[in-house]
Amino acid sequence: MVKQLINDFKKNFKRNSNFTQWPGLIEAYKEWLPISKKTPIITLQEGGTPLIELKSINKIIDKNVKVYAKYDGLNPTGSFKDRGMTMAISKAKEEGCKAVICASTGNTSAAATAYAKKGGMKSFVLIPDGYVAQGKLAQALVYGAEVLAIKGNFDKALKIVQEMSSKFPITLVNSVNPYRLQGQKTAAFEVVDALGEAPDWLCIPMGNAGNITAYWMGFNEYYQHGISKKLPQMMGFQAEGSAPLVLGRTIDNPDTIATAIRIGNPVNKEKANIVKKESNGKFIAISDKDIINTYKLLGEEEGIFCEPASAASVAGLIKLKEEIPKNSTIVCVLTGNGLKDPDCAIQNNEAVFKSGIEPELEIVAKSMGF
Ligand code: AN7
Repeated sequence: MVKQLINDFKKNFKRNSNFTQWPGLIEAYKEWLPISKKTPIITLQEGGTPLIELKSINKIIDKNVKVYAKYDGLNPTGSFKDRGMTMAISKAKEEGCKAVICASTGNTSAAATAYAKKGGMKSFVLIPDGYVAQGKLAQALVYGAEVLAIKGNFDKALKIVQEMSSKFPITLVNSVNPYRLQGQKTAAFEVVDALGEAPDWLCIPMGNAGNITAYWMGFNEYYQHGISKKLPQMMGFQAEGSAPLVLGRTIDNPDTIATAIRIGNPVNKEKANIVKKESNGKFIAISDKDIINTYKLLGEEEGIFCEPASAASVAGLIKLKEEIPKNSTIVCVLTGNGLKDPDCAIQNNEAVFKSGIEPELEIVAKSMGF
């Protein structure tokens, strides 16, 4: 039975399939990546994440659409950043680098540090003081980062690390590092491998707009090799208080509950605008209220706990409901795991929580309404 399943899997999947356990995305897609025999592969077996149909969202849209979540919060450090880091850190190691640096709203710092430490390198991270979700900070600390919390936002931190890496022997692993996007493009390959074709729409949250750029690269490479017959329209979503790509200008003081995408001056803005144009896509701003409502809906209806920034992709799709073509296939990228931001979860839910209950059957039963 299992053998049969593995054989079917090997037959149906275009990626390198001489493996029975998911080997990590570099091994799975090595023909598509800029690595050589001498690249030391630093991996936590990232990638290979599930594509999950969101039946409650199909119902809300009600146009015979199939909506899927690409649940990248299931990566080893809980976000899509692992895809980029396995590549960036492997190449840094190949080049003899001893330390890496990044600015981060949280997820990049967790992923960079996990992979850097696995590769025997130091990891320095600059974060906006007070604006990184607790789970992400906990990860950076446990993986052994040197954390510098600065009195300023992500954009300021990025400027500093860019300068640091040009002056000192330290490799920058933010998404200006081209290997990051190479690793991240594999998510598009996985989507096409799983569906057998590219989706009609790809819905994705945007911060620095590295991920939307990487997906577009991946979809294009498969398309150019004839593996898919079409290209998706790329739908990028930002939080209303932090929407430089929607408004077409830098935001000096970005603000949103979705701290992952609290970015006012995206480094990949030119690339993102090209993606929008080439794919005939759209960039839309979503209110924090809509983000949180969708965050709760995904938890309560789908059993999927994602972080607020990730919920923006599904909230954005719902906002564009009237424009969705009938019978289409849509993929929403859920970029990060809900466990990253426990404070947001505890403050935003409709659950019943009664505390201080005496440990007696009758009292418990009564509290439950029996
Ligand atoms: C969950 O960790 O920028 O548009 O420093 O953590 O590629 O920037 C995080 C970004 C979406 C936006 N969803 O991706 C960082 C950081 C989650 C994220 C984004 C981020 P890009």
